[in-house]
Amino acid sequence: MLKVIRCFKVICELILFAGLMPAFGEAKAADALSGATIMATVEAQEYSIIARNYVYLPGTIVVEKNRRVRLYLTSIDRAHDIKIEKMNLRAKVNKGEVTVLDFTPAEDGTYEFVCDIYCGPGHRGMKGKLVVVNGNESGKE
Ligand SMILES: [Cu+2]
Repeated sequence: MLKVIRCFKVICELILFAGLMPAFGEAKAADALSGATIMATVEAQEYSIIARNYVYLPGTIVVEKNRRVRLYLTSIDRAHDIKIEKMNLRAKVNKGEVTVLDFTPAEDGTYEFVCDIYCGPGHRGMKGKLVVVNGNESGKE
């Protein structure tokens, strides 16, 4: 008899749990939605960079400090990469693929980026510049 009561209790708990599931699911969805809204509001500074022997196009990118930066990198000839040593950032840039690099610069200044994969005789000259400025310097907020 005790076994039957225990069994009944477990079934009740399962039904109760199942009943709570949709509510839990909705809360999750709402969280995800508000997260998406926040991401959209704090827009990233997005730039596309094309790498090829032996340049990055564009070679200079200007971004604001303390705002999210998103770089879309691709190569049109062979494997390169991008290394922003002072920011401790590095990513592969493969031909025909898009590499997304996300970061938020905390300090203003000029940061050189280079290709760190040997790509031919001009490899050592394959460089670009990331210029980080204060947001109010560029006339915004
Ligand atoms: Cu290279």
